[in-house]
Amino acid sequence: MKNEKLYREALEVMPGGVNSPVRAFKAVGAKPIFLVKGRHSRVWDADGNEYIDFLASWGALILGHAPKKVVKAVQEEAQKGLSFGLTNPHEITLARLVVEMVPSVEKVRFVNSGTEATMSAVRLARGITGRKLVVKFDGCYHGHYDSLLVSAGSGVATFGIPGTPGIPEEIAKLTLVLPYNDTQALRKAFEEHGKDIACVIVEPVAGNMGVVPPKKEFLRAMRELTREHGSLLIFDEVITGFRLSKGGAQELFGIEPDITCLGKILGGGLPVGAYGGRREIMERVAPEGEIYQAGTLSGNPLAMVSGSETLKELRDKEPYDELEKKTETLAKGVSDILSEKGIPHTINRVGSMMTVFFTEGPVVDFESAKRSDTELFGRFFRALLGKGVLIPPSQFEAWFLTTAHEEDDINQALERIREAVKEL
Ligand code: KE4
Repeated sequence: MKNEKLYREALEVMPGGVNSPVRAFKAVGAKPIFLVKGRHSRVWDADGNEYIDFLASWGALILGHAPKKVVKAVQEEAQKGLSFGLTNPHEITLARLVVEMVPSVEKVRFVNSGTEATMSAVRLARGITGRKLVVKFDGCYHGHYDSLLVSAGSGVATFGIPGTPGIPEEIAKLTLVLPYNDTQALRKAFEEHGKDIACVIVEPVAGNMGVVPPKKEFLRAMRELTREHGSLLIFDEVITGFRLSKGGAQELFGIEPDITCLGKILGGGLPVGAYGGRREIMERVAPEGEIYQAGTLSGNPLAMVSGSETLKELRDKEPYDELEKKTETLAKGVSDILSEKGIPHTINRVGSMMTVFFTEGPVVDFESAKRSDTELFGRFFRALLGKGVLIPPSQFEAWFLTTAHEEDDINQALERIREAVKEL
């Protein structure tokens, strides 16, 4: 088995044999597979096994694998050079597309990952307000930046504790961690600490505890409270940006944050992150302003071209209704299959991102998400993999549809899932 040989070799030279922990498949009790090719809605592993793919590179590939126009544009650009270290015209092209598509963004800074985007956004908020406290929500993930890799403290104290060794508690305790969708807790935090809160950062639709939609009043209260107390509101739209609509969650819900973080789809599969907002905020970023942030490969021409081709397609075609319909078909099909087997589950779906939770539900925050039977999820994941369906290797992640998933891909996936569930 090539996958096994590759894994042994990988373990020799990389921690856990991977470059991101979730790829080690520990959460699903399986040995990782190595992917070597992707086309449209399909991927192939090193042993030549084909899978219908609902991971889509964690949501980045909204146009499916290797879309012709994007690949062609990247190949042509590569002939001219791979990186320059000075500004390239394609950076303007992608920046203009972001400004045109994302309602609250007038100026944008490109970085190389979602983590860099949220890290820079928090520094910008702290620099502008001169305050130290950051508010985040339990179950939301914003990358591995110290101030955001913080877990909820004990029930009462909402001050964070380090989410991993290596983060000083002095840093962790500057982050307040509140329950998602708990507007009362948010009000209380502002009553007690409002004047010291630099920013609130939130996934406007949570994807990292599995998909959890916001309650209507939750985001509205957040917008009002931050404005009232002079704190900045940061929407982490690394997943939802260009996914839920061409303007992301902020367009869908009609709420404008002060800073927006982007990633994934923004690069069309190549490494790009970004943070942006209205002029008066972004003009505080060096070299125009005094708040420093930099990056050797930021604005890399290949990534800019890949992102531009991807966003142009989304701006011009707006495939969101069709993506939503196909995802609803998939969700309903999976639910019917699990119900026939009497397996307790609940499916949360927003647009073309969804999660099958193995719990009765409803799943409205991290506490309720954690009631899922993760052992059963592991068996479900392995059974699907064995039948040629790839979903994210964790109960607490989102499945993604792409414009490359045709009706018959969905029907074929449902047949394979039905076969797999028989084995559960
Ligand atoms: P990256 O640094 O991994 O590009 O982005 C961090 C990030 C920030 N904000 C949100 C809402 C995110 O979802 C992420 C990264 N997402 C995870 C999976 N949901 C990436 C997968 C991985 O860690 O390998």
